[in-house]
Amino acid sequence: MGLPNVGKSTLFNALASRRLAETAPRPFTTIEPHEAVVPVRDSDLEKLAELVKPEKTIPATVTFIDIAGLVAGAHKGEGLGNQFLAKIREVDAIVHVVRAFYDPSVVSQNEKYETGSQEQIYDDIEIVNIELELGGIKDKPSVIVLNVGEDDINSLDTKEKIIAVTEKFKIATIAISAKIEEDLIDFNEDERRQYLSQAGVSETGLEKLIKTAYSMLDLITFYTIKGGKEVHAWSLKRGASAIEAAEKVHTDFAKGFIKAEEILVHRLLELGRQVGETHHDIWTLAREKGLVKLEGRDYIVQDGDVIEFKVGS
Ligand SMILES: Nc1nc2c(ncn2[C@@H]2O[C@H](COP(=O)(O)OP(=O)(O)O)[C@@H](O)[C@H]2O)c(=O)[nH]1
Ligand SMILES: [Mg+2]
Repeated sequence: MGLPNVGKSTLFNALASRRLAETAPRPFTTIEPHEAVVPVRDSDLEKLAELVKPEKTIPATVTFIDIAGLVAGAHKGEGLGNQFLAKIREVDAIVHVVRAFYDPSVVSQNEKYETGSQEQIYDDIEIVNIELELGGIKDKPSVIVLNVGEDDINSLDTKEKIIAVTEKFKIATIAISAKIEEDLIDFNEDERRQYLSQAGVSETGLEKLIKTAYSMLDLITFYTIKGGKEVHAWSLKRGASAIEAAEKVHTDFAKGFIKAEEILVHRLLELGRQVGETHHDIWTLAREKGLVKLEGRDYIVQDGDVIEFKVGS
């Protein structure tokens, strides 16, 4: 969310890797909120899949929603205000997109300050914060995304803005170029890697954003391998128990829960490295070696657990 014409839909499109939402150089092009279920890149999941060689690999996901721009007075119903605030109440976390790029061809909502200046950025954030507060939305995990110009993604100016905004608003802040992310959609894996090394960054802005969203929600990841057929990463609230994890995988699993067999993904990968190509069933091997632990329903799931649920009917 954020003010109109800051690049929300452009960023959202990049996230969705398809042009679901309309973008246009006019405010209020987004009437209906759009949802995108976005896979979370996970190198442990990739390694686990290489080891287990399942028919199918399914990553954890974060669902992003593109919401129409907010204007001052939204809490009184200005613009699409009420609809906007109602939608925000439902989400687990807020990605607040702020305009930090200069482009005279894109109408700015802020007439008081020069577009892309520190003052404009502060002012925009404050306008939105006031509306959220008056709309009764408090204490939601949030991240501020400064949508900076293409040439500014690694600049000193951007680094300083990130620090200033983080300190002023006490909210995690990252910089992204929505335009670059939009261009990256059409890149294949090789081109993407080449871009990253040229730009001198280890991950795209989107990856950074997805990861930030994930950690903001205080989620951990556990894995199931379904007898070697399907390697699946799941997100879970930190501190959740085995029975809650079972419920995520299948409601019937929670009902018929007997026990959970569990091993950390790193231990399983390590075992895989030790035995090389000679094993057929890594799970059975890990179990035979006594590396798989038996846990009850109240076991607190650890980040990186690979779990096999034992259920009765
Ligand atoms: N130059 C430039 N234009 C952008 C950038 N991000 C978005 N725009 C343009 O700004 C306009 C509004 O973008 P949009 O994503 O629809 O904004 P929204 O109202 O926040 O959803 C579109 O014409 C975009 O192409 C950017 O990083 N740089
Ligand atoms: Mg939009």
